[in-house]
Parts: sequence; structure tokens; C-alpha cells
Amino acid sequence: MTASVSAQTISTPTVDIDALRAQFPTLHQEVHGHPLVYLDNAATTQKPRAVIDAISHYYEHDNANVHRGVHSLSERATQRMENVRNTVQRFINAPAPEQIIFTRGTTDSINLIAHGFARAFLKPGDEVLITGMEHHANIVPWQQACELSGATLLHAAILDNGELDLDDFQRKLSSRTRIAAFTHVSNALGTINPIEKLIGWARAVGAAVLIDGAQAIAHAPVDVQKLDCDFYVFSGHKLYGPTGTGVLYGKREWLDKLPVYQTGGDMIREVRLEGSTFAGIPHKFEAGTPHIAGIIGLGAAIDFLHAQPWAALIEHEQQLLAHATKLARNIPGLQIIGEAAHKACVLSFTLENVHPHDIGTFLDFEGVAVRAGHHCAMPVMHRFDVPATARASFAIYNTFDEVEKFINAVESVRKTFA
Ligand code: 7TS
Repeated sequence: MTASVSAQTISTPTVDIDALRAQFPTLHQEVHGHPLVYLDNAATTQKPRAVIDAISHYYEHDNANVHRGVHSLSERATQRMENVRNTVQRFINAPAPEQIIFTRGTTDSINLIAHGFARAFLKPGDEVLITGMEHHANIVPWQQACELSGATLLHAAILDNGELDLDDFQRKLSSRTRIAAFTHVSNALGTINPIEKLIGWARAVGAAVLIDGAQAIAHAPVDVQKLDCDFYVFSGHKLYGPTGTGVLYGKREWLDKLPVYQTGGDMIREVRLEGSTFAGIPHKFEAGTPHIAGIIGLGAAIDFLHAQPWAALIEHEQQLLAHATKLARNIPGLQIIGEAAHKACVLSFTLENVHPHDIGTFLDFEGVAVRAGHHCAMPVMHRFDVPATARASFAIYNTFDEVEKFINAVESVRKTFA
């Protein structure tokens, strides 16, 4: 194989990846007769035994509804769920647990904020600034919010290398900007945005700032107080936790004045048939029975990550990306989409004469799971004039050997379609 260098030349001595992998049951299976090489981590990560066990334990021992019963099971379930609020608070260094709102995921969190802005804070003449590299979850809710309120949606351009055009971002900020909503890390390009800078510029014109942390949260520590953003949102399932869980962190002054989103049980103070009053944060935004088991699983995922040598694993992920990028560059006809100087664990690419879906299907026959498509970032595809890309995305449990299996499989695709 032309592109390969020996995996033995690279190592991450401080982490035992085999021991880590042993904790992820899904990784140990064959797909089409090959050991699974799971490189679709930007879509969702696999779950460690600790998370699976925490969910099972809840259903086997503590299952009850929360915040309602006076009986022991309900108190236990409530305690376990509320403990996770504290875990998340510490994880992102939020000032207080009530500033952590449990949601269904990043999409749900952004919809909550966009809905509130449309109802209470946006009017004709106001502007919302996003970027051209957002996931649809951070585009469409703002299109809706602007449509409803008469505000105008602007976006900052992407440079040819996949970095955000910082000049364009600054140019499009003004005293009219009510909120700047942008991604920490692009899911389609891997670009890590210089969010500290962007937050500073947005705050300087008096705009609120929402960071979409979906692709960042599993790959570097986040400190919301240091960032000084107004909102930071992410999904549990990209953080080794369960699907259907997510977090919305907000500054207290925003959460207090943001109007309610979904309404019903659990989020009220008093209901009369003539009208209702609402609970304070966080419950104001948590209508209905929450995903109790999932939230407990999310807590277990964060505890799991804390028990790992996370700094070394972040370095390991960066080395995987560097190795994959280096090998991919040697494959004739392969074009990497997104070559920012600072990237997280995403390698998006096209191959001459091969549709990305065919790459994905062929790789699956070799046991290699990648995503092919527009990655819910159609504007990025338009910007780079491609219908879709194939995307390998790495996590803490991936190995150099897997990177090479992936590259070998891509090389076979190229030869097959040549
Ligand atoms: N924002 C970003 C940057 C994302 O990458 C995703 C999901 C979302 C928002 C939405 O997250 P959800 O958990 O609410 O669905 N990204 C992807 C992806 O890249 N492949 O599958 C899902």
C-alpha cells in the first residue's frame, strides 16, 4: 500500500488503548467478516460499559418518576438525576447547577433558545449572525426565528482552507446583532473556531453568544465561565453518553428572562384554568417526564471520562488525525475538504470518480464505518462545490492500526474505481 507508514513508529505511551477499548462492548464485533473499525464518532460515539450499566441499574433498582413522588424510589431517582446536574456543572465549570438545563440534545437546546429569542428579543431591524459552517441545527431554527420576528439572518463566510473568515465575521457584527450563534468545531470540516476571539468581538457590540459545542465537548475541556459565552449547548451521545440527552448551559440573566419553550407538567409553579405561572430555572425549561435513565447515563459518561487520562487521550486523538491526514494526502485523487490549521477529529474527503456514498458502502464491506453525505451541513457542501463528502471521525478508543485499515480500504476503493 503506497500510503502506509508503520504503526509501530507511532505510539502514545501514556495511555493503554487496549484496556480502554475493552470497556466498549460494541467495538468488539465483526462487520462483513472484518473486525469493526468504527470511524463515525462525529455522528455518535460508542458507549462504555459504565454508561450501559448505569442505565440498567436505574431501570433495575430505582425506576420511578422524578420530582413528584414522596416514596423512596422516586426520591432516589430524583437524587440520581439531580446529581448529574452537579456533575455537568463541574464538567463545564458553570457557576451553578440550575444553569444546566437537560434537553434532548444540541438540536433541542438550540431550538429552545431560538424560539425564546423569536418570541421575546428579536424584532424587525435586528440581526442574527451565524457562520457558513453551521450544522443545520444551528441554521434552520434561526431561519425560523427570523421569519417569525422579522429579524435578518447573516452568515460569516468560510475561507478556502475551511477556516472561518474572521474579517467577514467582524464586518457582519454590529449594534444590530442580537445574537451570534456559531459552532465551536465544524462537523463537516473539523475546523476548531477561535471562539474566545469571536465571543469577545460579539460581546463588544452587545450581542448575546451561543456556542454549538456538539463536536467540541468530547475533544477538549470546556470552561463556560472562562469563555464568557451566554449559552453553550451539546449532546450527550457524542460524549460517550446516551442518545436523547443534551445540555443547555446559559447565563442566569438570560435563562431567567428567556420565555418558556415546551409547557406542561413539571415546569409550572401554579396552574389555574384561567392561567398558569411557571417554575424558576432549571425546571422552567424541563416540561414533562425527562429522560431520567439517559441523564443518569450521561452522568456516568462524564464520570467515565474523568477517570481516564483525558489530556493524553486528546493528544492521542490529534495524533490519529495527523496520521490519517498524512496517509490520505498520498492517495492520488483524494481531496481533503477542510484543512484548517486547528482541527478536531474529522477527516472529510472526496475521491476522484467515486461518489462519497460508494466510498461509504465499499468501506463498510471492509468493516470500516464512516459517514458519507452532506453531514447536515449542506451550505458547507455548496461552499466547496461538492455534493457530499466521506468523513472519518476519531474518538479516544481508535488506534493507529484502525487508521491504516481505513486508509488501505480507501486505497482499494480508488483502485477498484480507477
Ligand atoms: N451541531 C453540530 C456541530 C453537530 O455536529 C450536530 C450533529 C448537531 C449540532 C446536532 O446534534 P444532535 O445530537 O441534536 O443531532 N452532527 C452529526 C454529524 O456530524 N453526523 O451525525 C450527526
